[in-house]
Amino acid sequence: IDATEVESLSYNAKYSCLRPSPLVCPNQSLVKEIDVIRRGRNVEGEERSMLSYSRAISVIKAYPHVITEHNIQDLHALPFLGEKILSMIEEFLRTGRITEAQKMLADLRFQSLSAFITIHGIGPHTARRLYDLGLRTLEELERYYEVKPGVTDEETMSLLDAEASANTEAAVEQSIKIGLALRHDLSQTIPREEVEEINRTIMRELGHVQKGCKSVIAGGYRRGKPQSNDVDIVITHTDWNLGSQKVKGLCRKLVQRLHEQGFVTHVMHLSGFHEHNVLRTHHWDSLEKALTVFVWRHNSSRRTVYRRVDLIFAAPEVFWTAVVGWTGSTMFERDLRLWAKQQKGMKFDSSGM
Ligand code: DGT
Ligand code: MG
Repeated sequence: IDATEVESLSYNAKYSCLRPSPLVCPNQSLVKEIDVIRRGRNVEGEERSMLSYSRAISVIKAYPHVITEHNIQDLHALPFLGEKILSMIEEFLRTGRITEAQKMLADLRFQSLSAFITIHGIGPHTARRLYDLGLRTLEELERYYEVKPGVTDEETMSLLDAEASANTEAAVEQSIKIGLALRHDLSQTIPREEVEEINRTIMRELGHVQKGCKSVIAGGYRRGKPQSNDVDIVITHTDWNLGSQKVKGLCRKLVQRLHEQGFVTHVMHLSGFHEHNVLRTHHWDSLEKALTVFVWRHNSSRRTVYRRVDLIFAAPEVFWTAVVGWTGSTMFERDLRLWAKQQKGMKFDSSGM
C-alpha cells in the first residue's frame, strides 16, 4: 500500500476495508447489544435486515470515541446508521439496554435456533426446519439424529474416498452428526499458542508429503483474536515456478497422511476446483481445501481434544489472495470485494484477482 492509500483509511469510510477497526472498541457493550438483534435476524433468515445491522455494528466498531449524549450528533455523519439504529443507541445511552435485544434474549425460539446453529452443518434454514419439527434443545437434536456418545471414526473418513458425496444431503447429515457428537469439544475456543502448535504439527507432517511448503495462519488468529473457534491454515509452495504443480492434489495427500498419523478423525468437506458446497453457500472459492476435525493431546492440556481445522491450498501467485480472503472478518471480505469492483474495476476472490 502506498502512502496515499494509507491516508485514505478513515473511521468514517464507506467500505469497512478502508476503516481501521480495533479488536475491542470503545463502545463494546453497545456493539454486543446490537449484535443480539443481528443474530436474531440471522436465525430468522432475514438477510437484508441482518446485513444492515452487520454494517451498523462494523461502523460503530470503527468509531474511535466512547459515544455519549454530547457526541451522539456526530454519528449522523457516519455511513449506514439509520434513524432506527440511532434511536436504539439513544435508548442504550439512557438505560444501558435496548428493549428489542432484551426481548430477543428472552425469546425461547431465539434461544433454540441460536443453539442449533452452533453445530457445524446446521445453518439458519436447517435450524428453523428442526424447530418446526418440535425440537427445542441440543439433547433433543442428538436423539433425533441418533447420535451415539463418543466418536465414530470409520464411517466419516469415507468422505475421503467419495469426494462427490461431500455435496449430498447425506454428507451434510453426517457432518451434523459429527458436530453434535463432538459439540462439547468443538464449542471450546482455542488459545493462540495452541493454534501455533497445531500449525507446526501440520507443517511437520506436510514435510513428509511434500518438501518446501510454507503456511500462514489466517482467520481470527491473523486479526489478533486471543481465542479462535477454529484454525484456518493457508498453505503454498515456496518454488515460484513449480509451486503451482506441487500444490496440486496436495490437500488430499496431506489429509490422508494426517489421518494415518491419527491427527485427523473426520473430514467435513474436501474439495478441488469449482465445486459448490451446501454447507457454506456464499463466496465458495475454487481453492483446494479440507474442513477437518483434528485431534490431539498437546503440550499444555493433559486430555485429548478435538479441534476444527481448515486447510486451504493455493498456488504461489494467488497465495496472498488466499491469505487475505481467509483472514476475514466477514464484513471486511464483503466490502473488499465491493470496493475492488466499484472503485477499482476488479474482481477480488480468495482464489485470485
Ligand atoms: P473464528 O470463529 O474464531 O474461527 O473466526 P474467523 O474469523 O476465523 O471465522 P472463520 O474461521 O469462519 O472464517 C475465517 C475467514 O475465512 C472468514 O472471514 C471468511 C473466510 N472464509 C470462511 N469460509 C470460507 C469459504 O468457504 N470461502 C472463502 N473464500 N472464504 C471463507
Ligand atoms: Mg477461524
